[in-house]
Amino acid sequence: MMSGDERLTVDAFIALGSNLDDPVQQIRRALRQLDTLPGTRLCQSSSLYTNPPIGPQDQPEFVNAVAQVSTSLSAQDLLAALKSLEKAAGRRLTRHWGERVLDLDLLTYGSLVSADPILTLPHPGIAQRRFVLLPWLEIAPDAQLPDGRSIQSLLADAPAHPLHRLDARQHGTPD
Ligand code: PH2
Ligand code: MG
Ligand code: MG
Repeated sequence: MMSGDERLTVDAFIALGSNLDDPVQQIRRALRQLDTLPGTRLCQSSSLYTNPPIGPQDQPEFVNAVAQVSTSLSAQDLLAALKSLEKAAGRRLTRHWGERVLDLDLLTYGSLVSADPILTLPHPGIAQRRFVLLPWLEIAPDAQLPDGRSIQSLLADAPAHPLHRLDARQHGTPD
């Protein structure tokens, strides 16, 4: 028999990014908030990495990280929860590839594949972004996309992009 609050959970990976309004604090707060979403536990988070902007160059450098959560939310509900955290952080609309207070991108949701333009899974930009692949590899060396490509092999083939690690990797709080 299943005990009271046991539900099916899915592992999801989330990319975090910020380059406005104290980016390090934005990312640290967002990591804490992921653990407070309904039915969701923060399992692991990578180091924080400063790196130059991709896109317009007249914007501050970014801080990026990747987190692993275990969640009983659906992919749609998790996406909606991420959008509401972005909004609560004061995210404003800016130009394409432009600056932002907080960007939370759902990279993978279990092995779900979705061509829905609102929620494309896996996230279509993964292979080009060293600022996603390197932190992801740090917390999940064996991670693979649903098509079987490993994060490690994608990183080996990704365009060069300098990343500077800011602080040590943190694990989720012990139960
Ligand atoms: N996000 C963007 C645009 N450019 N560059 C880096 N280095 N990191 C980002 O997260 C990033 C970016 C828009 O989401
Ligand atoms: Mg993004
Ligand atoms: Mg986004």
